[in-house]
Amino acid sequence: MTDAMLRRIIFAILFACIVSPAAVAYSSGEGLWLDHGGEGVVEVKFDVRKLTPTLTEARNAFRSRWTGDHWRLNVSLKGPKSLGRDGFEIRNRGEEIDLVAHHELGVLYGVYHLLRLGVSGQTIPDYLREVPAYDLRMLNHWDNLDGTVERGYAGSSLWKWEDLPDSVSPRYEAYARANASVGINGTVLNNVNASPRILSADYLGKVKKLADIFRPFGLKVYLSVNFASPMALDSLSTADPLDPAVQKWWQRKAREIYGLIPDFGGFLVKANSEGQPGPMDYGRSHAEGANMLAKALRPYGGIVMWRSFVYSPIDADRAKQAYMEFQPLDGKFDSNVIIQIKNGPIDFQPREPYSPLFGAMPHTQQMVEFQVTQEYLGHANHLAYLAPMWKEFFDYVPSTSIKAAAGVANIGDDPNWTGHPLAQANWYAFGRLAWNPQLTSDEILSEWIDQSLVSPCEGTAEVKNTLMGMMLKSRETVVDYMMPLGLHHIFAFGHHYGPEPWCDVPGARPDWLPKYYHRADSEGLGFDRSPSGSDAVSQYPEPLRSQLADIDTCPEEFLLWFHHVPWDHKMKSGRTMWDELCHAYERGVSQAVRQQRAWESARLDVDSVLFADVERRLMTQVRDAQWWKDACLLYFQQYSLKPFPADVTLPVHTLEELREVNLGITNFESPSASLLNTKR
Ligand code: GCV
Repeated sequence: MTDAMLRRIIFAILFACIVSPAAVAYSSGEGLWLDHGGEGVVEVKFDVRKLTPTLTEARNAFRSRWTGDHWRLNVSLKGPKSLGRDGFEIRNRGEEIDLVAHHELGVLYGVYHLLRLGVSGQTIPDYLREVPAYDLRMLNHWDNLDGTVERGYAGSSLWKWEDLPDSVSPRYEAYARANASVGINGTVLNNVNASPRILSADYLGKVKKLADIFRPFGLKVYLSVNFASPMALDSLSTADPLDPAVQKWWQRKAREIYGLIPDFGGFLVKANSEGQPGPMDYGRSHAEGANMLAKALRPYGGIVMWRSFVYSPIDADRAKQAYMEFQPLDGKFDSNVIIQIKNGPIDFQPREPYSPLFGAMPHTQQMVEFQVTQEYLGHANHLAYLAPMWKEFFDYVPSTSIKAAAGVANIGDDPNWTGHPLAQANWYAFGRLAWNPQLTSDEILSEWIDQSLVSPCEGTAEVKNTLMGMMLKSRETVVDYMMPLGLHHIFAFGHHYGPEPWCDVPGARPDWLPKYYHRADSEGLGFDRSPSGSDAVSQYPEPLRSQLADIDTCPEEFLLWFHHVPWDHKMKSGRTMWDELCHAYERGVSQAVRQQRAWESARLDVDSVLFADVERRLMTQVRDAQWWKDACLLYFQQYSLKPFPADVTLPVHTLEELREVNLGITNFESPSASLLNTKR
């Protein structure tokens, strides 16, 4: 018997044990999707003289986690240039696997790809090749320097600024590893509502420490910057981008940053939006502002991601404003500027059509910004698996037409990282889709469940299928009980958690108030963006423009986004719009209840702490879904003056009761636990 045969037999015995039921017990979420270990008998052979930190990480990850039935991995860096920095090739040679890359990062990504296949028991194909769709796959943290996280629902910021750089949390490395394992290679550490202090020498020292920890994992650090930083930090009298003293200030700052962090990624900028300073304060354009920063970063290879999330006063329809302010600037941005555009034209609603700015600036680089944190999808209390939402974006916007993808992180210092344990799937899915937008929501979810929730052993297939069904439908469920048929932004003011379609806040911007969006009256419901209304449809290319413009051809999921629809309008189902609306809310509540049953079926297969945590959150979700349904239907009924259809259950609350409280943010860690209703 040869050595190889002997190894194989030993391995087969070990492997049989590993895949036996309950052999892999996942934790309650601390370990994310990397909670599984292998048997450690595999060899990793490199064709290099010296192992770099990245290659060492790749070797250790493979050795400690490989669960497949090959006993050796041969790693080569002699792969073709066409693999780029991140790509890799894998060849299955029976007992051994060859992993070939052109760069060490390709090796790291290749190892994590193999580990994914191994854990879910998938066959390693004879040959596979992976090159990511985008060079930049970024997380955006909206973390403030005081440790709070804007729209964060998973505890405080992961970054312990007070302790850095002297004391370093082990979670920094775990965070970088998790990102590398799904291909995320950039992180913007701080909120786009940026404190100028992040660019002070003190903070840059802390940022350097994080960058050093992240480097072996291929995770580059970027910062959000405040456009008025030269004034705030060094008392310049202006931040005018055409002022030579301002330009010099940024050039000096760039030199200082790159002196500390040679591979620093660049800046993210929110300018002239929601009170943030910007070039328009000096009569300059976005392009003039962005290019000034881009010139300071260019000598070092840095980039500027300039956000298009603006509220231009040039049109009364908020959905048109970003396009109107940015489209005329096409071709005016430097080559190291990318315009970062939210997926939809308004603001991360449960369902939005894509932003028409995509594709409308052919001479400008563009990237998409998704929101992983659930600002508008029930925070960390509601289950909403978001891959289907992001896939919807790619159904309209060809993935090849953009340069990069960013996701607003849902990560905090909670032990399970994301608050809702199942929201880890959204961090995972964002990374996987930014690597390959062609992957399906099912494929990604299947991988995630195998690696973090239910170990793929004999007997767990049925429960996995139930959980898949529950999670795949979950985003549509939220849409149904919050804002079906294209309704949008009818959230309670400020915290964006519960419903408040009646909301009036004296002095508030009209376009922050629900009535601006739903426009309910005795005639009907919805925002007329057809040519007879705001004509926002004209920003979309043909033939989509005509399709959206016509009430009879507009997809029903966007009907109330683009049209003010009569209550009696006949829907495809044959029902009136009012009846259809009632049915959608009803469906949302029923599905939220069904989620509880589906979860119950997993009681014995998932970690008990995690089980109880999700169970409580699903209970809150049902309560909230009912609240949403009652609030919206009772409120709109005042305008429709129509009865509820016979097969829709009647509201359990009264409108007075619902108006009396503002369904607020539920904090699971607080003793008052399940519901906190705050009086206005
Ligand atoms: C970071 C929305 C959110 C804000 C956020 C803003 C943005 O308005 O409610 O919290 O600010 O978007 O994306 O800049």
